[in-house]
Amino acid sequence: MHILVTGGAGFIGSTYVRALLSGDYPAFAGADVTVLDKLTYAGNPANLAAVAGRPGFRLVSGDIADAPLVRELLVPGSVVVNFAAETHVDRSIDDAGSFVHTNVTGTHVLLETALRQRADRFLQVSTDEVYGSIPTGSWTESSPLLPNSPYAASKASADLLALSYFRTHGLDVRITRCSNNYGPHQHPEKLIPRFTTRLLAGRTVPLYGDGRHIRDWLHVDDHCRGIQLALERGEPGNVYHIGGGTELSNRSLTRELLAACGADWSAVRHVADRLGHDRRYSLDDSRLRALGYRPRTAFAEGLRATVDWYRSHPDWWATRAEYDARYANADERRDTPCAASSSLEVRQPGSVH
Ligand code: NAD
Ligand code: TDX
Repeated sequence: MHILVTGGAGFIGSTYVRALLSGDYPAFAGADVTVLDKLTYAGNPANLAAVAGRPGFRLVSGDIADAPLVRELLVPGSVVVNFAAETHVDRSIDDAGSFVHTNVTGTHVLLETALRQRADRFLQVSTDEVYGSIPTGSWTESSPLLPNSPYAASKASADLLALSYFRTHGLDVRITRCSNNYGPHQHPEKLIPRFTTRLLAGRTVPLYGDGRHIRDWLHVDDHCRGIQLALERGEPGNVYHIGGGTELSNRSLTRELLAACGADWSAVRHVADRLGHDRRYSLDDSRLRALGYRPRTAFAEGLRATVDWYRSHPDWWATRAEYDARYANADERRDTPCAASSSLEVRQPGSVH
């Protein structure tokens, strides 16, 4: 068995690869695993250091939109798990070009190659943001796609392309749509690591708008278990929701983070709201629960362990926090252009590590 994991050096993809190569998913035991990752500012080979020497594992630096490279790596019969994406909503508001390139064109290249190479299965990792915002109740998998941000629109586009390859060509495509992930190894541009790393450094945290926006928090380990379940027991052409079961306003979450980091509300700065800011996301995940999915990580425990991880890994986030200084001081957000790249070296497509 060969598994091509795209975006496997990022937050969720690397968590999936570490679990896979640590034997957490017995159905895939002994599989060869290729990670294809462009190593953008969000990709970090250190996330895969724990499994770098495992037999059958390799990390290839390159772009999912590079068709010849994808054809070389996606050997006939592969299972494809596509995590690769531009993922930060604020960045997509500043410049959506890379989101269209990776999330739409890149996914198309993967799908087309998967079809030609007769891939065994293709799992597209998607998001609750494709549905827009919901004031009460929860979305089912057949709710209409009404994305608001350019990021969400690019993910919705990818989902529609993926489903079209199932409906038109019969490619075995499955889609998972999850809620907000948290856990170790998440880039400090996202709320929980951003607030945690800033508070640990004695800095203030920028709360967008009135802070009453609601997100459902899902531990990354539970998300990866849900993806694996959809791969093993899901049906071709189906969409599966993966929820965390912990809905919190950003204000409430901020209070938890202040307490975990030994700070108080005086560290909170109320800053301009995100443009088009979705008020609430909520997924009905009963379809995957019927296959046996249950989130296992209690939020209080998961959050405590996550804060501890950031506390004990300053080297991991210090370099990533350069991003924060350059780009995302939220009260200056409106005046500060988005940094398109980071200080991380991006190796030439096709170099194998
Ligand atoms: P991330 O930003 O941490 O990682 C993305 C990875 O993709 C990085 O390693 C990056 O280098 C790589 N990448 C970007 N462009 C690429 C390209 N053109 N070719 C190859 N690799 C490329 O993101 P994440 O949080 O790990 O998200 C993974 C997936 O899960 C994404 O598809 C995202 O839309 C989805 N998702 C994330 C969340 C969340 O809360 N983080 C929630 C719902 C869905
Ligand atoms: O500094 C901040 N201050 C703030 O108030 C940041 C970074 C965020 N926020 C708010 C905006 C959101 O309401 O916190 C909430 C969470 O923001 P993000 O961490 O940027 O996540 P979100 O926009 O909800 O999107 C995330 O979940 C769905 C991921 O980034 C997406 O990739 C995923 O698809």
